[in-house]
Amino acid sequence: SPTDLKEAVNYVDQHYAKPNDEMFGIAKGKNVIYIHLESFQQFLIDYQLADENGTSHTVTPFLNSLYHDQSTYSFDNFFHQVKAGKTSDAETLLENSLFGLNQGALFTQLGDQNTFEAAPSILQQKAGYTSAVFHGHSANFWNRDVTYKHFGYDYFFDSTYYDINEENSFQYGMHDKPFLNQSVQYLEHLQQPFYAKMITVSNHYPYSRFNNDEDGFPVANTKDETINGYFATANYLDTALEEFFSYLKASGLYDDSIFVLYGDHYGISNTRNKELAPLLGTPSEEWTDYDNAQMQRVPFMIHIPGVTNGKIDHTYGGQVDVLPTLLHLLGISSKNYIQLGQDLFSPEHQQVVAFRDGDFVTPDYTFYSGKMYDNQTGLPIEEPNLEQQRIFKELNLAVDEQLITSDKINNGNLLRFYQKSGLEPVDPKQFDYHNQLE
Ligand code: GP9
Ligand code: MN
Repeated sequence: SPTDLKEAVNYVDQHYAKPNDEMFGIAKGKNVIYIHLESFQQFLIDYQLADENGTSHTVTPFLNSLYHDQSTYSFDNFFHQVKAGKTSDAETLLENSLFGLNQGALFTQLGDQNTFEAAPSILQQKAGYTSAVFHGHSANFWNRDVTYKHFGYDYFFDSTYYDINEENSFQYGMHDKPFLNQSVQYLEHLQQPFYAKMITVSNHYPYSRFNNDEDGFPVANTKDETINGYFATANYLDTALEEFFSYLKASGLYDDSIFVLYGDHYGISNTRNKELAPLLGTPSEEWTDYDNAQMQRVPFMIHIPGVTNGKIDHTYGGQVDVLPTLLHLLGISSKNYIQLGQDLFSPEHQQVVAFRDGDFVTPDYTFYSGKMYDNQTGLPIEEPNLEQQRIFKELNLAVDEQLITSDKINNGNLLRFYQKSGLEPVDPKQFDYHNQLE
């Protein structure tokens, strides 16, 4: 009801984090190219896998070079915040600065009916952007074809736009090299400035070998085939991205664009982490839930050609923070939108990262699976002192409030009552994603 909306508006007003003056508008008018790194965890960055002879192999040389580049703002304390909706939850978070649902996926449950004020609609109406998603898979997976229309996406290049066959695809779609290669022709023809999202898939469970491309890259030597293949498929994604960047440089698009790279969620589940532990330098028997929580870090990098003061930023944040961060870089105020995250560059950014089930991480503490840990020792705090009790209570409240507000907005479809943004509601019927050439 409109009363619930008032509470949400109050929450947003109280948590608004003003832009950082030095960052506001630095990418104004640039194309935005999102690169979705499927199942990609932060530990892969700068990781070296030893083969059976003990020789080290860098898993993601290209992503590492971007990560350390003077034109990239990289984050090393950035966490995914998805639950059962996996990829689609990450999309919900990044496009709306709202969480996915606590059960199931927002895309499949509410994607066809809710009013959204998503990035494509904001950017179109406030800055004249064209928007497009690229993904070499069936349009209806995760109900994307329906939900994207409600988000205001102008175009959705699904598998029907690609030369896709048994050799160059698997159960989750087309492999990243042909996918990115064939995407460039469409990208080049989009009206600029554009907001585009490339959704990769090769680095998806079960991380099996699929062609000769990564033959040279070793598999890990654990008892778990899923872990063993993960490094080689990540390496394949890395090479695919390097190629993609060279196409964009050759086409001239590179200089007029900014690149936002993000991992959508973990690739190796907690049940497998003890097996993975020795590869990360921890004996299996010493691995704890504290470590599981730290493994929820995923990459987040903003690469802006021409910038020279890039760095590795240690701010704690999550996927919900991405949209206000991006809007401010593009010189668009986020003040009048119902967004639950905070600009990562803002001096007012609060470093409390909520996981979708109510667990959370801050620079000092980790709350995971019912236990509070001290980040300095990685040990559980069995008997918190009074000050810690106060802090934990406060953190719990903050996290619950953010999640409950998100659920109220989504489940109550509250944005349909919201006027203050001045946005025209999206008319999903105006979009037709069918490939006319088919
Ligand atoms: C499929 C791909 C995978 O189209 O986006 O989604 P996930 O299984 O990771 O949610
Ligand atoms: Mn995914």
